[in-house]
Amino acid sequence: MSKQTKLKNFINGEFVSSASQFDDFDPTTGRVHARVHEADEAAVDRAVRAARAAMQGPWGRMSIAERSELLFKVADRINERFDEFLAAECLDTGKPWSLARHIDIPRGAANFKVFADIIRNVPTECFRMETPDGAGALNYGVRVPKGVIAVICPWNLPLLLMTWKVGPALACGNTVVVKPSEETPYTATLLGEVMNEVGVPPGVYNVVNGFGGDSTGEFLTRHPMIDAITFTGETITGTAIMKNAAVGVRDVSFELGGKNAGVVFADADFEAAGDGIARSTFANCGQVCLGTERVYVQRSLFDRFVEALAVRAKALKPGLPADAATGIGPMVSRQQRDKVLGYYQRAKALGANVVSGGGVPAMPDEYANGYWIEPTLWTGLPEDSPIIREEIFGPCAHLRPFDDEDEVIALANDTPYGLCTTVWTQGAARAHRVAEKIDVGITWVNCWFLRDLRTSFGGAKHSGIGREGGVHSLEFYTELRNVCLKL
Ligand code: NAD
Ligand code: 6OD
Repeated sequence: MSKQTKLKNFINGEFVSSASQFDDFDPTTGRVHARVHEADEAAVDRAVRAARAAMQGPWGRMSIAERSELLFKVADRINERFDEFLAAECLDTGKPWSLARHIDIPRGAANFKVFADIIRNVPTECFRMETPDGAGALNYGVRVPKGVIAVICPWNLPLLLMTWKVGPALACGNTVVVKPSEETPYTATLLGEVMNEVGVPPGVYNVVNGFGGDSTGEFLTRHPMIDAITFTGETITGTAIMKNAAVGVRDVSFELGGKNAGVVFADADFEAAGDGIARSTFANCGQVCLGTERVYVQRSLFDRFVEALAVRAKALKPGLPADAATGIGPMVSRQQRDKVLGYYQRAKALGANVVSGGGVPAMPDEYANGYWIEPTLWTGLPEDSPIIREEIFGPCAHLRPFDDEDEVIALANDTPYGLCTTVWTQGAARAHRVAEKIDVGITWVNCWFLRDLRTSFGGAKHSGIGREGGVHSLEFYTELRNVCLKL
């Protein structure tokens, strides 16, 4: 094992060892590829204090122009070290290079540029008011950083989702303590190196590795010097974090689970809808919060569409990240794979018609212990089935026919979640009507995961609290002060 594969905590600009370590697995083989140094409560405390000190030090005194200049350098350096980030991300997650090359790593860099740009250009509000003496007063808003932000991340898009928080947090002048997922700590470590290389002051970006409840994640979220918590992960974890956030009335930004519906109307471009739904169901081996696990297809199209989607599912070749022919990688962990396989077994037991997949693909001996799983489609289950109610977070979906617009809107909305939907129709008026009525934070029409980073991102109902993206991120990462100046 090389030196590089010892992943340490990054505290106050230094890589710090700890006595307790845990394994980081390669999902393609199930073998350990790195040892991760776990942050105990004392290490978390040091990281939070370093972040606090940096706020009071050079970072806190830096102008917006200087800060954003540094963040542009962070982005440039990620791009210069693109291949290292790519290899690290794919080693941790098992995802195809073709995916990470176009999404994860470029977005990891873009997340710094976009917010460095926004912070330089965002206007401030100003209201002139009348006063009884006729002189008037000026009210104007001033945005100040919130302080030390705890950033708790999931494993599915590790660099992308972490920098989606770290980028705006730093642009706004905060400092951060990041807890990457225990499954995927590699790129957070590399980012520590980048921060040092471009001269971000020590303590501005810190990383503490470890687990969640009663461990590193919880030590961080209940630390009294944390000013706000941003979290992406499961809804149930969000509930636990919120309890800790309540102590000291700390603000939270939550991107949580989903059970997203895909809706295909009879007037859709058939091939485009087939490709779009296949991508939204199977991309990243189904481990995308925005993924489609419930597909509703207008009845006249239903049988043909099910068949077309099954053809696409069966064509996805499981394989290694670096292989250009790979259509689908493994799942991130054995635990996650077993959870999804549990749903595959339940679906069968509940009487689902298994249209494709449903098991584990045969792999060559060297990869037989990897966390492989077949892309899977079902029909025939009732809407109250756990397969349709619960977030599975795997490469699978259930398809059901519908007859009219009102029916499908009711079906799509019949879930506690409300993250996103993807609607396929060539009728512009229908697209507007449906988008207004489906209770989610994001609706894609004739596309999926098409991202403009200036737009709002987040979920309704149990899928989240608050919005990230563009100026919406500033709402969370700054405190807005009003100054009233009597003239
Ligand atoms: P998870 O909730 O299990 O873990 C996320 C992070 O929280 C990890 O770093 C974990 O160690 C930490 N954690 C767990 N318990 C904690 C606690 N009590 N206190 C503090 N930290 C704790 O989620 P996951 O399995 O890593 O990711 C998959 C989930 O994330 C899915 O539900 C998916 O929908 C959701 N997700 C949502 C979005 C979104 O934008 N809405 C994006 C990606 C993933
Ligand atoms: O693209 C993004 O900004 C984003 N937050 C994507 C989330 C994907 C969830 O798995």
